[in-house]
Amino acid sequence: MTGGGRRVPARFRRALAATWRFHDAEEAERREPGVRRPPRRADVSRTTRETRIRCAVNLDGTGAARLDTPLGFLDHLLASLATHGRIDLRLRARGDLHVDQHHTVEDVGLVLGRTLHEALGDGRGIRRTGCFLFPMDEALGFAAIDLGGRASLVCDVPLRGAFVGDLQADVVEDFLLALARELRASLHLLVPWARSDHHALEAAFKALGKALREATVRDPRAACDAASTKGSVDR
Ligand SMILES: [Mn+2]
Repeated sequence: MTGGGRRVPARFRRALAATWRFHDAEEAERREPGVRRPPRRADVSRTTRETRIRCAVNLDGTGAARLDTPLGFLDHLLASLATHGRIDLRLRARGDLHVDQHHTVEDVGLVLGRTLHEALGDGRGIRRTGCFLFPMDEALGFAAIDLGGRASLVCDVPLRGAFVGDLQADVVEDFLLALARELRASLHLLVPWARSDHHALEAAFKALGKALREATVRDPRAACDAASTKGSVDR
């Protein structure tokens, strides 16, 4: 019903529904029972002499995050990624911070990448690629991702300080490289301009969450195909 009590003509409603179906992959998923599947989840633990990490994800979640790492700013970045990726993320990390932050932050990236990869399974029917420009005040974050099975990283996020909050600036790239390797993703993360380091990283991680969501969502027009001209993706 519209305001004033007039009925929307059925023909128009049907046309509108078809438009939504065309434009919104998630709406299409709800409408087309052929592509309805159980939520994609995984739970991974990893313990070494340097770190102890447990990570659980639901790719088809709402973005609920429960984070418990010793680094507040890392929690902040992971929460940004989860929220904008609509990924439910539980992650607990402990590590040898008395050495420095490298092992802990790198291994969080590694375990997160491994958990996401496991949740994706064979990856059939996903869009596979995604990209997003995320403006955050004066900072612009750009992320592009291909979940095609080959790992590589281009990271161009210039930071002014040696620390952002309590996080060592130089370990962010180690996190991303470990994530790209374990997720077997080509990942490009760029911040062409920013005034604040906090905004630069947050914009980048929000863009990454959005790009990841786009790449992992199931494509209703490719319910069980691999999105590759080769006919398969080596995941
Ligand atoms: Mn913030």
